[in-house]
Amino acid sequence: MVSWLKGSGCCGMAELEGPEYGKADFVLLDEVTMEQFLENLRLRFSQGRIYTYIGEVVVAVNPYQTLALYGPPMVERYRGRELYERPPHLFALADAAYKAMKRRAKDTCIVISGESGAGKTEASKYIMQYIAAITNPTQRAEVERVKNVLLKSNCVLEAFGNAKTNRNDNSSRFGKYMDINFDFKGDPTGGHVHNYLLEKSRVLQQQPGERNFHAFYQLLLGAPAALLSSLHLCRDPSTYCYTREGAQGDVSGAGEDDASSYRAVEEAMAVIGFSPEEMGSVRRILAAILHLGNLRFTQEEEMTLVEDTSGVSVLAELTATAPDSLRQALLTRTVAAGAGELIEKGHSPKEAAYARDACAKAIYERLFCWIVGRINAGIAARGYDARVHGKSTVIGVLDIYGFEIFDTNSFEQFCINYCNEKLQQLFIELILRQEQAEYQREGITWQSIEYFSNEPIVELVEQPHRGILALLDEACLAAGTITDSLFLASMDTRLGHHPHYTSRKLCPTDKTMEFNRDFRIKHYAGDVTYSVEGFLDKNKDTLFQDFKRLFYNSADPVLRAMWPDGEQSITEVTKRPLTTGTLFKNSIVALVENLASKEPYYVRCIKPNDQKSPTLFDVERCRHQVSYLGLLENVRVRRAGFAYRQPYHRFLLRYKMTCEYTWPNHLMASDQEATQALLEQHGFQDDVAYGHTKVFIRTPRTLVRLEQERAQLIPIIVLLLQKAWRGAL
Ligand code: AOV
Ligand code: MG
Repeated sequence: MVSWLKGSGCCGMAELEGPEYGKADFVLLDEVTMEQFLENLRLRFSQGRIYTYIGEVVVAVNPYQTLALYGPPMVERYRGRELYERPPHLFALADAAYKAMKRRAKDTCIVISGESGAGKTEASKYIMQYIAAITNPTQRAEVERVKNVLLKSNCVLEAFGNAKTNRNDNSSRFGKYMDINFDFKGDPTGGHVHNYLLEKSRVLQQQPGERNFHAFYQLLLGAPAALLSSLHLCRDPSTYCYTREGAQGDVSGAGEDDASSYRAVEEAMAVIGFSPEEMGSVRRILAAILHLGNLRFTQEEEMTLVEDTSGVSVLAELTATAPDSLRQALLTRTVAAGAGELIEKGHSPKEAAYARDACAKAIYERLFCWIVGRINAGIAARGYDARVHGKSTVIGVLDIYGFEIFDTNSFEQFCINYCNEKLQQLFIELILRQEQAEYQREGITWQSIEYFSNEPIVELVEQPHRGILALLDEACLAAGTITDSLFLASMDTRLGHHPHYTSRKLCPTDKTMEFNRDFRIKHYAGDVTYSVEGFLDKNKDTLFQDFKRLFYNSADPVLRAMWPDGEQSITEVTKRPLTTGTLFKNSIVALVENLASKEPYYVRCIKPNDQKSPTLFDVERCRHQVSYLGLLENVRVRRAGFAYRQPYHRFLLRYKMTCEYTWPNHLMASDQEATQALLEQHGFQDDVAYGHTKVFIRTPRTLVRLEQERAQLIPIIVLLLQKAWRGAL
C-alpha cells in the first residue's frame, strides 16, 4: 500500500466490524444486551484487545500480562490521530484530551475508575508516558526536566503509598490526582499532585496475606548492610511487629523485587531533587517507625516503663530527639487542668501502646505528605509567567483507590467506597451533561435516557446532620463514654429506614453480620459489611500534643518540618480539630468540583478474574462490573443520541472518495454542504443531523456502510494512482 494510504488509518475503522475481532465500539453491537456486551468483551480480551470504546469512553480489561501495546511505534501510531482512526487505546484517549487542551485551550481531565486491581494505576502511568512522549519536540531542557520528574514521581509515590492487599499486589492505598500544566506550545511546564487520605492504619496492622507499605520492605531488603546497621535494623522483616504479617508465607518471595525497587526509588528521588540529607532523613524515619512498633510497656508498682530501654535510645538517635523527652512523650501526656495550669498524666501500659501506635501512624502519614510536598516542589512550574507565555492549561489524571470489599471492612474501606460512589455519581452527571451540552451547542434536539442514580447512597453517607459521617462526628463529639457499638445503635435508630442501610439488629436472621458490630451498605457496586470497630478512634485520630512538640524540637530538619503544629502549647491547641471523615469528605467534594469544571475523559477498568490470570475471563465477575459501572446505559445513551460525530472537514477527508461531488475535492460553499451532498447521495439523510460544526450519525450501520464503501474503493484508487505514477515516469 502506498504511504499516504497507510497513514490514513484505514485499520482503525476496519476493525470496527470484523466479526473475528469483535466490535471495537460497543455502540456497534447488534443489540445492547448484557450477553452481547460480555461476549464482545470476552472475545477481545482473548485476543489481547483489551481496549474497547463506548463512544469516547475507553473500557479497559486488565490483561494480567505484558502486552506490546505501549512502545514508541505505538506512540507514533496514535500521535495526533482522531479517536476512531486507530484501534481503541488509552493513547487515543490521551491524545484526544491533549488535543482538546492544546487546540481549544480547554482544561481536561482523565478519570480512571474501576475496582481494586482493575488496572487504574497502570493506565494512569501509560497515559502520562504517552503525554511525555508526544511533547517537547524541540527538547527544551526545562521541559525535559519536568517530564522526567513527573514520570519518576510515580515510582516514589507507589513505594510509600502502595502495598500488597488481597485484591492487588500493588494496591494504591491513597488517592492521587495529578495536574499537568502546559504552556501555549503544548509542552508540560509543571504539575501538582493532590493526595487523598492515606490508609495509615496499615502501618500498624495488615490483614492476613497483606503487607505494610512497600517502602518498609524495600529498605529492609534493599539497603546496603552498612546502612542497615547504622539504622540498627536487620534484614528480616519478621523481626518487626509492623512488618511481621507481610513477611509470612509467599509474601516474602517479593524480596528480590523489593531490593531492586529500593534502588529504583533512590534513583527516582535523586532525579526529583531530594537531597542526600533528605533521603537520609527519610530512611531514618522509616527505621524509627519499625523500632517504635517493637516497643513494649510494663507496669512496675504505679509506674509504666518501657521494657527494653535500648529501644528508646535507638529511637532518640534516629529521630534526633532527647532520650528523656522521648521517654516522657511515650509514657505520659500533658493535659490542661484549667486556669492555664498543666499537669502531667502517666499512661497505663495499654494507653502507652495506644499512643505509640497513634504516633507511628502519624509519623508515616506526615512523611508521606512531606514526600508529596517535596515532589510538588520538584515539578512546580518554574519561571512560568502567564503574561509572557500565555494561559497555562491543565490535564488532570485521577487514579484513586478502587471500590473494595475485604473479609473485614473498616473505616478505610468505608471512606474508599464513599469516594467511589462520588466518582460514579460524577460519571453519571457528566456523561449526561456532556451529551446534552454537545447537542445544545450544535443545535440538535436531545432525547434523555433513564439511569440508575446512586444519589441516595451518597446522601446516606454525606448528608449534613443525618448521614453516617455526621452521626459519626456527633458520636466523636460526645463525652468519652460513647463506644463504637453505641454509634452503631445510633445509626440503627436514625438510618434504619434507609433502603441502602441495614445491620444485624435490623435484620436479625442475617447471620453474615454480627450483632453490635456490623452494618451493611448497599453500594452501587455491591453490598459491603463494615465492622464498626475502630470507627470512632480512626475518625477522631487523636495524637497527643506531646509527640508533636517532641518532633517539632527534633534536630533533624526534615522531621521537624513535618510538625509545624508542634509549636503550639497545649492550651492553644484547638479543642476540636476536624475529624478524618469530615476532612476526607471535604477533600472529595472539592475534587469532584474540580473534575466537573474540566472536560472529562473516562477510562473504565474491568478486572477479568480474581486469580490474576491472563487467560481467564470470569463471566460473572465481569457481568457484575459491567452492570454496576453502568456501561450498558452508557451504550444506550450513545445510541439513543448520535453514535458518531465528526467535524465536517474530518468527515470529508475520510469519505470524500465515496461521492462524485466530493472527490477529489468539493466545489461547494462549505464542508457542511458537501457532507450533506455526500450523505444524500448514499440515501442516509434520515439517519444524520447537521450541527454547526459537526455531522452527527445516529446508527452505527450508516458509518459501517460508509466504511465498507471506502474500503472497496481504496484498492481501486491505489491502482489508479500507481498507473498514473507509472505514466508520469
Ligand atoms: P488498580 O490501580 O486498579 O487497583 P493496578 O493498576 O495496580 O490496579 O493493576 C493491578 C495489576 O494488574 C498490576 O500490578 C499489573 O500486574 C496488572 N496490570 C494492570 N494493567 C495492566 C496492563 N495494561 N498491562 C499489563 N498488566 C497490567 V487499586 O490501586 O488496588 O484500586 O487500590
Ligand atoms: Mg491503583
